[in-house]
Amino acid sequence: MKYQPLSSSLYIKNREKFCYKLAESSVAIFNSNDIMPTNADGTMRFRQNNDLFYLTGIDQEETILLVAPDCPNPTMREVLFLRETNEHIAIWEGHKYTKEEAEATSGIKNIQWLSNFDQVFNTVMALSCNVYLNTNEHLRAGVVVETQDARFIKECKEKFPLHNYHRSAPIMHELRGVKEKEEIDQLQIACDITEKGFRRILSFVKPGVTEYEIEAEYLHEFVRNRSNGFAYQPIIASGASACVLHYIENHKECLAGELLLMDVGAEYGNYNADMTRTIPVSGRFTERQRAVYDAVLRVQKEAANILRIGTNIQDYHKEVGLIMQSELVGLGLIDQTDIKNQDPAWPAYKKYFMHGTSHHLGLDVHDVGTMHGPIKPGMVFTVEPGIYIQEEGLGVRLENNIVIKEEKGYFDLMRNIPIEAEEIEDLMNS
Ligand SMILES: [Mn+2]
Repeated sequence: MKYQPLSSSLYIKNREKFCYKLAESSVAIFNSNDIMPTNADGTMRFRQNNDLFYLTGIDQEETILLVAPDCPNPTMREVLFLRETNEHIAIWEGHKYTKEEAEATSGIKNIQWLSNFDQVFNTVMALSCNVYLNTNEHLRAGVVVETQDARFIKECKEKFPLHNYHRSAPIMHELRGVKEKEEIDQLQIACDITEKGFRRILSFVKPGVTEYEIEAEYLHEFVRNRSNGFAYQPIIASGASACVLHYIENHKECLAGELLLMDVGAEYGNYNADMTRTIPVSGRFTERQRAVYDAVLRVQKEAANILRIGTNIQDYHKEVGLIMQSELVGLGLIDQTDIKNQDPAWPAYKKYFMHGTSHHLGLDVHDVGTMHGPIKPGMVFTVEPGIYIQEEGLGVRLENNIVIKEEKGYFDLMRNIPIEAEEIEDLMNS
């Protein structure tokens, strides 16, 4: 691993929180992700299942976690199963966790090789009434491949049809939505690496550079700072491409006078930063660009201020819509007639600001966590309003990542990343 792993105390605490939510006489199983195929004998980079990672810190394929807090046999209350390593695997694939390393990482005392799984699982099942299994229940998940968790659910239900089955996902969403300090520290590192990338490109961007050269500069800075690379496909969109919300081709030349929208974040230790900045390719905003930029920045700051404890997230999104509406009137993009005649299901401001303002951020970029309940301290959100004017060939989005605090509102994990127009112009011209 390139990153510095977190202390096992976090994972011990996370398992305690999870077990507290289980019914009496329960067993829960979490499987690692598969290594996904590409073509021929190619594979994608391994990405751990985030729930398994959250509960163990183990970053390796073919791993199973079993927890059964009420099991009469105390050695079977927490068992981690790993693929058995040997000399052949060590030479071809490199190092895999030893039992000692897995215990040090996860805090789990009983580490077994995978070949023992069936025997241990059968015993624990015979002593349990309830089974908690895991599925991807992200609100916007579109999973077309069968995951290891999904295969396990089938096998388990076939073999043990008379147990009571339950979903782990709602518990995991509730727990993962509120971050522990160690997780916020890891997110801060991801944001700090992202800052280094942004500062690097501020002196690099000028008319004639291409979007892919800018992408390469970010990647260079991310990887040399122990990131695995981009947290998600980066959007490097000059001119009118900024109005294509998921533009990821990044193949154009940046032209003098255009704005450049960059939605880029670094991954670190499986945690993700999610930043958007918009800068003038020539190093100076035009008057119109600056007016739009400042409008977005005002909305960004006001939105961060009203995202606080107890607020309902749906109400927050509506409130931000009203702030944006008044900015769009100020820019002459919509008027009172548009507002009076608007469809309440698709208000007039949506013509220029058609996406949501905030999402949870953590082990997933669009992290799990409630999108309906009240906001709690320790939740981490993006705040990312934007104005996209197709007819003028320009789009501005500004996005910071904030932690909801107990008392003082919020803590901005991107407080050090330049966002004021003057500062960006100064840095581009220094
Ligand atoms: Mn985002």
